Amino acid sequence: MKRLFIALVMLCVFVLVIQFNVLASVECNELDIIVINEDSLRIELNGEQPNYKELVKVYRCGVDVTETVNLTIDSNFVDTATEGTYNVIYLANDGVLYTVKTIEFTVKEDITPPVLNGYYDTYYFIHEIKEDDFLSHVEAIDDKDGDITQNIIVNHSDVDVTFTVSDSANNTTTVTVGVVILDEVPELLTISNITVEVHEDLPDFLDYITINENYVDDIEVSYVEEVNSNILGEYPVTYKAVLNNIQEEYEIDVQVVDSIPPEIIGIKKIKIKSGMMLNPTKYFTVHDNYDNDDDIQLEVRGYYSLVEPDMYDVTVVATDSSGNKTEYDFQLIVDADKQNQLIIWTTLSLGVIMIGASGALYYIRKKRGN
Ligand SMILES: [Ca+2]
Ligand SMILES: [Ca+2]
Repeated sequence: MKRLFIALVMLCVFVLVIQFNVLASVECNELDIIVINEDSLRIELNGEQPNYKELVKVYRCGVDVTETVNLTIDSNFVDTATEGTYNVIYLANDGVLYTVKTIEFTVKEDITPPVLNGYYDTYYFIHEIKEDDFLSHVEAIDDKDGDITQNIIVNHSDVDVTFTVSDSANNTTTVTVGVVILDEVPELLTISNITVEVHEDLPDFLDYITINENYVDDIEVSYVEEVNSNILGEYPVTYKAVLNNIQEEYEIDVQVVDSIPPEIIGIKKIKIKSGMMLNPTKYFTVHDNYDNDDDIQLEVRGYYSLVEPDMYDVTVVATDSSGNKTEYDFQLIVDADKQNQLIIWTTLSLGVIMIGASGALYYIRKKRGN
């Protein structure tokens, strides 16, 4: 119990010492009056008087005490109808400490600084900085002076660049952005091969690119294509990748292809008389998605004879101009031609009779001659 009591007493002493040290460290004897925004020190000619109290903050040893401090302001001499500079007296008093500050306000016709547009968040360079890039895209517009881009002052290091521009009333705008110097030209895009089926709608060519992952949020890609998807061939597509001040162009060829084989319409059995020609176009109709029917090659494959009567299992093959093939199996029946045989027999018989008759005539003439 006694030990516990001693421990508690020691703890209290420790806490008191800590608090004393903290108080000692924040103890100071200074009030600071700080202007929140330097731009607010400009008052427009013939404009309203500003709320002077809202333009400053009061600090005691780095702690904002604006809400609790007693702040009095003497701005009686500021004449907003006359251009010029005017002193405003600020008095801050927290009951213990007291400070006075004189702040200069300017009444002038133009109090609005110019606006800087078009600068990039980061400027990229290969090996070395190209000064021209900084001003290639940035512009400065002022409410009174108009376009004052030519007045922009560029100040850069290897890691950042600052644009500064002032209007004729000496209102100034300053912007600082990053500079990155790269060792080599970055590959902003990789593009995969593109093949389009003839007669089909063109795809979104942006679906075929991969953006360099280091800049994936910053690169803008556009493309120009001259693809006629109704005619087979190779067509260029030009991609433009823009990374702030860096631009790259890539050209690839899009292939418009026909990969669809022709269609064959026909019958499964074809009968012809022996000795006749087999013309497949007479028995089969073909259609293709791209070629005219006349441009499709038709060929009968497999063993068959047009003079030996038999039944043959064969295949007709249709090939389009892109080499796509379709096969169609059918049975070829080669029939003996009886009419032809009769003609042959008749011809042979007549021939025999003629030869016999000629021989007899020759014999009779010879005999008479004797
Ligand atoms: Ca201005
Ligand atoms: Ca085809």
